[in-house]
Amino acid sequence: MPQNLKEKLKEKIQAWRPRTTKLLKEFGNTKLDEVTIEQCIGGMRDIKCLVTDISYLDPQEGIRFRGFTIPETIERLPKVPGGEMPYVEGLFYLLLTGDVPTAEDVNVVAEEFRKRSSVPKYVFDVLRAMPKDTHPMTMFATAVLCLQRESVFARRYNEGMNKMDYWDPMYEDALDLLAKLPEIGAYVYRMKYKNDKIIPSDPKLDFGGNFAHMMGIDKPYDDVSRLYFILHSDHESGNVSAHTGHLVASALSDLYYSISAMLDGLAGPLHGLANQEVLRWIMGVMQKMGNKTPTKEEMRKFVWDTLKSGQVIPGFGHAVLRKTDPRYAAQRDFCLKHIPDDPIFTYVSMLYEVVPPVLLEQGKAKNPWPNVDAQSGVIQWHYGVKEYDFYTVLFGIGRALGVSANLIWDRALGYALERPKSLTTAMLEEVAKKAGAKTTVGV
Ligand code: CMX
Repeated sequence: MPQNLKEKLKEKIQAWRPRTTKLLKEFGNTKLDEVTIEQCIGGMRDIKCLVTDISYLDPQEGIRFRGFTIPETIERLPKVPGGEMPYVEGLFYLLLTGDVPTAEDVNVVAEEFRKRSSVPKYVFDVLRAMPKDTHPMTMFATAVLCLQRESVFARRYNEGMNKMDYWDPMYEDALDLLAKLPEIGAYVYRMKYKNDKIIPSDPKLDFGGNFAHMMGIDKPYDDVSRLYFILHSDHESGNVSAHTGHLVASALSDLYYSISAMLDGLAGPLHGLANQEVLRWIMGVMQKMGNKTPTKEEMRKFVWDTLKSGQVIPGFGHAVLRKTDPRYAAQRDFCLKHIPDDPIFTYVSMLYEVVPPVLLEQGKAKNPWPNVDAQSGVIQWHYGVKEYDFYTVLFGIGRALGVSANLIWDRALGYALERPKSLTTAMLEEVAKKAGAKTTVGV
């Protein structure tokens, strides 16, 4: 008989808590880092001030989920029969517990999702009341926020709850919400772009398979969805979406508020919206070329024109990574295997050759290599999802898995209200003056 997921998590939490308590009590004053003026003004790059055990991002190697690289994660998680990709449910089990699930463990998560998956009608009513040209991310985040009235955490907090129990209703909210996201996402898509022809959920299917079914797209789109949700799930805690979710939850806002806010952060063009921007940029190039494939020299010119007009090349660069993103590589492998002759994939492959040398020549970007967003739209486009405004919703469903797992652990380990300290420009100038005086004396 497989263990109940919440019971298993409870054991893990109880075993982990003394480690955090000991670090705080005995080593609380130990220094981890120093902060420079550049870090203070320049977006806090590389300041080590967040804790998560769910994933770790190495600048050279890329992401590891609970210690596993992407290829290792895909290899070890139980696969959906007849498909190449693992169950998304298994990935969530791994993120949450740190253990690789058995097929039975995956079934336990699938059953949890199944019994919580029904979306209340009022959510769809709110979506329908929004103007049709509302961005899909606005609709998606609104639907999540609407569901806040269901929050078990908010209800139990109002009843009076011991701090040590906070993780339990966060767990309930997380499973309740995650179970509904595929249906909400597919509903937004079909309502907006497929003449409002909604396809009902099929509870017999797994998370990714049911999403593909509700999108109305045949195989292998089920595997595409599983791959997509797994790759986008977590990228440690400092990225805008994860950090926003963590920050909002640190005020003891419940999981619905936090995930809705995390989606708002994801909707920025320097973050998750870059996947729509990549396709928009490529379509612009195709239009200018009259659908003729450009030569490398012509593509180089398009890239330079974009840079000279003061815009970024979407899908390239990263705040932490300094090599090609392994999430890009995993999707590229999928394309090479399944859609090698797709015309947009030809463009994306050409960009892989052309953009990095141009960015290096320009000399600004610290990382000239492609990130996850450079490769993801082409797969969606190939399988018929040509409405690229929708792509960030897919990223959002995936990211919610990782952020939810983090939020449960945040509450379990009692992570504090987040509240860094601001300085004024005059204070920075004073620090700079003193540092300058020291340097001058040294000379
Ligand atoms: N095209 C043009 N210029 C770029 C660039 C790109 N792809 N990547 C970085 N630069 C520029 C920056 O804009 C910055 O210019 P300024 O000095 O004029 O401000 C300079 O190079 C240094 O930036 P950096 O330290 O290398 O990168 P940051 O950590 O500041 O920013 C990121 C990281 C992702 C915002 C940036 O690389 C970028 O804008 N990329 C394009 C958008 C994108 O693909 N975002 C998705 C990232 C992945 C994700 O979160 O989903």
